[in-house]
Amino acid sequence: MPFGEVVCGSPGSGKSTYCCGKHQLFTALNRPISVVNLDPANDSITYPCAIDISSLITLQDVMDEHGLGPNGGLLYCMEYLEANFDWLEEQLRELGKDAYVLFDLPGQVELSTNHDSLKNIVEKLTKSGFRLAAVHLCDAHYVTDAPKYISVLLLSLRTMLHLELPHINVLSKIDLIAQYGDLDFNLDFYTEVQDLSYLENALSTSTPRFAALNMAMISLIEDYSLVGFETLAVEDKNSMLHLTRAIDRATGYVFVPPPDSNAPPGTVDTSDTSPATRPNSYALFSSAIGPMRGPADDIRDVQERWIDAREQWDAYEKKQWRREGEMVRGEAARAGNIRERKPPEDVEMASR
Ligand SMILES: Nc1nc2c(ncn2[C@@H]2O[C@H](COP(=O)(O)OP(=O)(O)OP(=O)(O)O)[C@@H](O)[C@H]2O)c(=O)[nH]1
Ligand SMILES: [Mg+2]
Repeated sequence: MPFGEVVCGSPGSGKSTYCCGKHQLFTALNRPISVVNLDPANDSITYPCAIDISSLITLQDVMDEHGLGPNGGLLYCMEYLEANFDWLEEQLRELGKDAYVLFDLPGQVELSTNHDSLKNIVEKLTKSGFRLAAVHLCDAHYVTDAPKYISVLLLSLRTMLHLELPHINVLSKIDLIAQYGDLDFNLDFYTEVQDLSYLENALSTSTPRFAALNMAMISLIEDYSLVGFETLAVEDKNSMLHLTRAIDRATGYVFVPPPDSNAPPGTVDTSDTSPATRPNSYALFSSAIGPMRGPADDIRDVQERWIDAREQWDAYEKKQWRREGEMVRGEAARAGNIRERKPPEDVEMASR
């Protein structure tokens, strides 16, 4: 059964960079991954692209042929893709039934909030057997300002209600958040969306005329109790792994590594038992529903890494990387020495 992520979000929120980072991470982990570019305006793709909408239709052609602007042209492209869904389906079938597919979408938010084509495409993919999750990226700088935070909450809620998929909202570029000044609350206030009434002061100072309307929108968001956020710094491995676990839980995906790879930490060594009685090291359901563990499993860790003690962590990580680099160079040098010794042995063997 193929699995996948519909990667959506506002322009510049980091969708393509996330797809590229995830491709690198999964390749290193030996996990299957294919990235599908569904943005017909994306002409500088940085990841190996398994399927590219540009081979079906390009934004420039649509604009030239139909006299449309970039936004109208893009909506036309999505409607064209919907009408030619068999083209996409055929290419996806070639990726195999065990494929894990990221769909990199354009940044026009109407695609995931009120336009029908993406929703219809998603429905067709689900009917064809895909287990999908929506990964909705929102630039973390929106949380630095109360009215912007309300708008991002509403956008996230609207996207959830429109796409009707298992849904993960993500505050992207969390590594940059300290640059925008001090937050009014700890990060968990913004990610857990528990009691938004604390925003009342900030909202009535910044937009006094609309304080009542803002409070009404806040209570709407709280009534649904659906919106929450994960965080992402795409170059941070722990952050990527944490988000991956959250998405795997949403889709029910369990990665079973190849038999020759190392067992997960904490696994009981059962290699001396017969294969028939050996328990499965990667217990499917317990790994999918078990607690999320890891160096960034708590939002307080993220706050410490990127806000409270950012400089100390940067310095610590730099030291770790230097040490790793030295180890790799040391190993390469040792391997080089062994290779250098080989020729005389070969000569000796030949002369014997
Ligand atoms: N610091 C930082 N920069 C990021 C991160 N993710 C993305 N960026 C930067 O954000 C900018 C926009 O990223 P893209 O991946 O092109 O964003 P997008 O959502 O695909 O943009 P559109 O396709 O135009 O909607 C680029 O300069 C990225 O390098 C992140 O986690 N941290
Ligand atoms: Mg993009």
